[in-house]
Amino acid sequence: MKTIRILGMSCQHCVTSVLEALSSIKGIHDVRVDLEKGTATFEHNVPVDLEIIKQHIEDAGYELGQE
Ligand SMILES: [Cu+2]
Repeated sequence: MKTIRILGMSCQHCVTSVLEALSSIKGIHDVRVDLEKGTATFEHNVPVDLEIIKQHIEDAGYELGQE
């Protein structure tokens, strides 16, 4: 399981957007987003490129924070 920090989420709509953005990445599954902590966790069955995650997060309108 991997945990990443997401910046810019403020409501349930944001949670859904981030959830969909991460879930659309090949190899990532079981995504959970914690609005209060500003984090997302997921399982991955192949190594996942953090740059790809960053791109998807940014395309959804949020930022990948420092771990
Ligand atoms: Cu929102």
